[in-house]
Amino acid sequence: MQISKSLIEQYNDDNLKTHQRKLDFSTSEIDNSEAIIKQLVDFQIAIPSWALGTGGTRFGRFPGGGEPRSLEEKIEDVGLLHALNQSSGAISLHIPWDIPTDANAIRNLAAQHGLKFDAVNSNTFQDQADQALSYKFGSLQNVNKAIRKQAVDHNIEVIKHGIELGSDSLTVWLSDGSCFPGQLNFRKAFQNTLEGLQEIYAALPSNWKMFVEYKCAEPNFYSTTVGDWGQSLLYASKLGEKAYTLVDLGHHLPNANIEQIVSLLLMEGKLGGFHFNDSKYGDDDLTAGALKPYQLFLIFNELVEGMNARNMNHAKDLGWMIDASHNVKDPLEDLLQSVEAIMMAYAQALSVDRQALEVAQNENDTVRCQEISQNAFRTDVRALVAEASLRAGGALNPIGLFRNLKVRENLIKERGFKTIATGL
Ligand code: RM4
Ligand code: MN
Ligand code: MN
Repeated sequence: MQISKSLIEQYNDDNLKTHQRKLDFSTSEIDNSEAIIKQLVDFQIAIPSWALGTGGTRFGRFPGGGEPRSLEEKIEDVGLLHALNQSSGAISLHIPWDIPTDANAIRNLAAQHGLKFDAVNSNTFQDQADQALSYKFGSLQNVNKAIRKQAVDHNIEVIKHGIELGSDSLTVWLSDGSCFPGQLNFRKAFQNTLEGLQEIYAALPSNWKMFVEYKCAEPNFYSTTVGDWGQSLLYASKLGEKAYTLVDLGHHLPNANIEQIVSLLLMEGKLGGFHFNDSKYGDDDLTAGALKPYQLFLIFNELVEGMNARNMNHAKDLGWMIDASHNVKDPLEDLLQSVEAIMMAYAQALSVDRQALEVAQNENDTVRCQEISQNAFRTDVRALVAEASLRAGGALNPIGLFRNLKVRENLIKERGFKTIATGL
């Protein structure tokens, strides 16, 4: 299914009056609205190829129909999202869930939809049918050298796929760790992992980045070999300037102050990118901003402040990716909601009166500090996000149009009801 420009225009025309009213209010409240809208137009968030089908849990999976059956159809789905919001102009591939057998054809198809390839992801947390050795007891940390080599080779293979597609980063998430005390020599596990990462790092093209993603627990429940930002930063620092820490919002122990982590990683020049999602208990992978929109805002607040301090390009210098998927929503609607929540948090952070905040901080005026931050969070920026979409050629309300056009029903007609996408 393709969504034509004229359908989008028609929908926007029908809703323009109401939008204009809301926009007038927002721009009267926010001084730098025009600059914010321009920055929103430039901001793109990559869609994970593994989140286009229903997520499921270890207890079950309830597919909703019309799921993409191939990488081509996944690209088509991301193309639909991008046509609707003009903010999802990239796809992040997980290999071997999505192997681009004909890289040229895949590249062309993506280009037709206006999509780029964001970070490629390796997978050494599952055994594949044709795989010689098992990752049951870890991959890069494994006590068995041959298993470590297999994991290194896989990552190098992923880099090769990425090069063919025009990607310029590799995300390494390892499930390595241990489930029981005494199972693992922590130091040796770290050393083995570091050595493996070094070999992978050596295979990176000069313009590439390597993102070392951490996660506090799951599937290992006693220790994780890249368990927190400290460990990730240790690896990234030892590896070199092309290695960075990747922050996945759902990968922290409860109540961790993620915004502070982000601020310090940025200060050190070691923040590489993000996996956005939301969670209540652990790596719940829920829609970004669904539970803790204020936290998302506070994170963006540090991002904007820290990126400005380092003269960074907001849109290009960090990897912005979603990593969310679950059991109950239409995956495409869910992704549209995540993108919108991220754009809103970014817009709110851009609207913070930084000068006033600095003055209040220097005067230890805690009340004023809170007023300034919460004022930005509480001001409705939805019309600014809608205006950015409109100006870029997207829909004023992407989910509204998705439903109007009966996109899911059309996909079910095209692909059938019993289709299953590879991924989580
Ligand atoms: C992990 C982690 C990785 C993702 C896998 C599927 O928890 O978030 O980024 O690739 O899940
Ligand atoms: Mn992740
Ligand atoms: Mn995760």
